[in-house]
Amino acid sequence: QKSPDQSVQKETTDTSDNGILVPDSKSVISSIKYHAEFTPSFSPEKFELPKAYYATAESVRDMLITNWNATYNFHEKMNAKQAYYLSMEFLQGRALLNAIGNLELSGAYAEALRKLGHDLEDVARQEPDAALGNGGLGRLASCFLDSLATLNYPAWGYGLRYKYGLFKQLITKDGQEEVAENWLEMGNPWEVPRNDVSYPVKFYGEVVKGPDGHKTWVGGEDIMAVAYDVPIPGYKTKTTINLRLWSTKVGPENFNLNAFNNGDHPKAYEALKRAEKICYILYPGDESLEGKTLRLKQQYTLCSASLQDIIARFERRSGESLDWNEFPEKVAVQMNDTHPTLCIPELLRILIDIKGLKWKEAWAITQRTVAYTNHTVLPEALEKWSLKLLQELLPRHVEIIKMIDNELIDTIIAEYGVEDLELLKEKLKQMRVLENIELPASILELLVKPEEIPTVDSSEKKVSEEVTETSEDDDIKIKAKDVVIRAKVTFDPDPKLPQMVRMANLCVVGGHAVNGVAEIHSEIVKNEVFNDFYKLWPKKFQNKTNGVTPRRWLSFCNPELSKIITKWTGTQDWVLNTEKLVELKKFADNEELQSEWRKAKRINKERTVSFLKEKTGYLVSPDAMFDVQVKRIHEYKRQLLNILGIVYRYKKMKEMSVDERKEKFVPRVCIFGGKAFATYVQAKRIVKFITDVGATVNHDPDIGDLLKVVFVPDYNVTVAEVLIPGSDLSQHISTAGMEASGTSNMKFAMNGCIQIGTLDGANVEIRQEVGEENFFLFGAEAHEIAGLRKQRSEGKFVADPRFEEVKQYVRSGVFGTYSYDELMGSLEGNEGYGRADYFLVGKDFPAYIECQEEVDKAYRDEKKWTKIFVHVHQVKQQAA
Ligand code: B1N
Repeated sequence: QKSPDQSVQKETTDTSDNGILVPDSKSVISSIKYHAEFTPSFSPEKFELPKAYYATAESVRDMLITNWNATYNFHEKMNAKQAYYLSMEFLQGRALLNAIGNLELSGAYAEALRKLGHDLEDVARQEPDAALGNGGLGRLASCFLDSLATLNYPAWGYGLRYKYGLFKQLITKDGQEEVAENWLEMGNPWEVPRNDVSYPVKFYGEVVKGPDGHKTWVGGEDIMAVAYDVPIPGYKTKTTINLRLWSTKVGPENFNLNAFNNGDHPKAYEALKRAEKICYILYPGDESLEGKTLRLKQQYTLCSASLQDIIARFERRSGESLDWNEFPEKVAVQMNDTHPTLCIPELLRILIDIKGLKWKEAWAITQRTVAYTNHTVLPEALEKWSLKLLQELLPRHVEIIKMIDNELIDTIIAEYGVEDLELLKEKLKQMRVLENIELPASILELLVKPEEIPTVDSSEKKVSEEVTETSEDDDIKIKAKDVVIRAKVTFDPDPKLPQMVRMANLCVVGGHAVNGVAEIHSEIVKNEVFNDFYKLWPKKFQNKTNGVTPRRWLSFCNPELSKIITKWTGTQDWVLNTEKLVELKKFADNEELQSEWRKAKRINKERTVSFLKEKTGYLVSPDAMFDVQVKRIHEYKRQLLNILGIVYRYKKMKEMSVDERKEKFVPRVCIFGGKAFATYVQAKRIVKFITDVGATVNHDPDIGDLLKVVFVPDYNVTVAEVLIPGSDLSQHISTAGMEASGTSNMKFAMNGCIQIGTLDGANVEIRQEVGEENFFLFGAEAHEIAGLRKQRSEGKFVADPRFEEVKQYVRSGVFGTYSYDELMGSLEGNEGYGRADYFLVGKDFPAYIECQEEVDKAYRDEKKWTKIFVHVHQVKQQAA
């Protein structure tokens, strides 16, 4: 939804046709040469690839900075509402080809480098992959930035500048090993340090109350957050927005020179290290919460520094006419999942304690400013923080969170009344921000009519004349009805259980909008996970199906296919508007298009062949079907279902004669990629299992090219850019209801890859868009899952004999000496042993292998397969 301001901005900043200075290869050469000489990172005598990369990147950066400044000045002048996307993760990948692609300078740079003795692609390969994220959530943030810039929105991203990004994954004979990834080692040409933009961030300390009741947070530990700006260019526009990443340090006064002079070096460096450590590493947790104090410090650093910066900008732009009620008209803060939840109490703290606003006003402003995107419904991934830890680290924020909780309690009481105290207690228990914590004193005593005094939970009945009750801190009011009697509603915390703060509840209460990331997911958010809140505020809940940028994920990573699309649709418009891809459908049966399409796919597959050879040593045939599953390794994503399907196929092949085998099966290269969270034992076993199957199958002379299993190490954005265009089939086979959206499903579809999948996440919408007949669907549906799990726990599930057969085969030791008891055992039993196939691999197994047989049949019919390709690829892009 564009604001009316957009048209104005478009006219003034989207100067692609006339305003952008388009340098020719000559001026590019001189700029590269200039940087090779004067930006000193390498010795002067040589101009080898690494140096060529840095000099090239720096020359591109000059242009980005020019556009960045122009965009910034324009937004400053217009003072339009600005969107801020706060995210603990940005999975940027490489920037060079993307930047020159967006600036439409690929030709000029290729030519310039050729004249300087280098190939642009080789130069681009020197760039480390910026992996400041784990997976889909982080990549989504980066795709959004590309789209916001392209659409000329006044928008910024805020994140942290981790010194070490996501770990590098090595695949050894023991499975996955993790190594730290020092992506900044050679310096980062894409960032601009802003030494003049820094803010203090406080931890620990205490809250003091002045005589006028005013609260101040004092003492504790102070660090500084310093801004590093990464310019984000839009496509075919001058608009270059900003990704501001915070790094942490302390001022020189914190260096303990006395300790140093006395030889106590650890003490001398203590404060420095403590501050720097905050931005050392990205927590490699995907869907699981890890790390305690450090992770919380990271989250608070992001929220505090970003909000101070946003507020300073608002104040500056408002000038004389500053009016805090205008804040939500000028600022939108979007929280990427609950990781930046502390924005809510931090904004309140700044508004109340520093700017002097009253609670009520500050609360209304906060709610109108922030919004929350939910990315997962897995209960273990819904973030909670220990109240004790929060209390220690952020004492003032805990007071504010308690006030928000009070406010919510008030709303819940107003909604449910006090007639049914059991119901009320249940709702309070489930919906409150604070978990397992006694109700505040002001609310313990509810005001009820005499005839409504409950017998079970009431005590201390006494008549009261009061009509309102004011909390100690501020003006939170409990509205009494008529004449009243107090009934004490007690809620006993369980001393054995920890007291927690539920971040998702805080987000739902503190923001004006909550969205899920695909239609089915948003329904689950409304009807299951946050149903109580949905009933309270139905209008808050929305769907925003994820999207991906068609620049990086089609135009730049698949030039072969892009040429064909432009030729057959007659324009390049699809790069800005993917709905134009629908046009191709008309030509799905056209022989000429089909043949061009197959040629393009072949070129991309050959690129994959060389890539696999380089990364794994395996040489595979491009004639085989490339069947790909690349994503984080997680039980709910069911890589186990895929590999067991492969094992079953292998077993059947072994039982057949050569002719039978060739008749029945299409040659396949099954490609896996993805990282397992370092302490997620079961996920790591799955990696080990896949590589073991590969080691056996790939060297089996009976099988030859009929089946290969390859695990690509260190899956990241750059690897995805090679594998996606070069694949025939992609797998999105999560247990229905568990994958919030998925975004690689969209990238595969855009690159004309056929999908096999369940009715989960964005698969549902992709299938509608490409046509049911072009999507290989199998498996239980989301609404059946709970019943199926129950059936299983009651011992009523009877596994298909083929599933028993495949597990037996694995256990027989065909794939080596590693014990697969734990892995196979997790798929068995009712409740007692393992996890009783919680992800329903056994239930979906027969449907899956039958569906894969259908895929084989379709692949044999070249024309039909290409036709499906053409259809598939018209996937609509919603958000991006
Ligand atoms: O977010 C993506 C979705 O497309 C995926 O379906 C979803 O799994 C992914 C804690 C997460 N959900 N939750 C996370 C990441 C890091 C972390 O520390 C949770 N990632 C997703 C984009 O919407």
